[in-house]
Amino acid sequence: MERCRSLVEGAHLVFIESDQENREVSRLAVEVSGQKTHWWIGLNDKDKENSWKWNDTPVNYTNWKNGEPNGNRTENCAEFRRWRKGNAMWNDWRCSSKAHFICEQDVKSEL
Ligand SMILES: [Ca+2]
Ligand SMILES: [Ca+2]
Repeated sequence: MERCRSLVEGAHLVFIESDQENREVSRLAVEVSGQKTHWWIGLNDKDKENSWKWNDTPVNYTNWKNGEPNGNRTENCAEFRRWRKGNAMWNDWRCSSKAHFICEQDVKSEL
């Protein structure tokens, strides 16, 4: 989270809130940094085990890989990874692991 903010004011690790967004982010991530890579997304259950949140926003859409999340208290951050061809899926992982960051910046609209 802090990492994104230090790069761009107002940016945060990406929130993925629909299948369409998952596909789009997956496509972009692979295009930029290749297939066999881990990417952090803005999802974690640090505060309460198995209570996954995008910062403070409760999760509606999820795209966990089969069997995930499985890390209990040892894995509290969500990574985005492409196991084989197809769109990337999610895995809970140790927050101290090394991975790329996918940042997102909200665009302000003036109504
Ligand atoms: Ca956990
Ligand atoms: Ca896991």
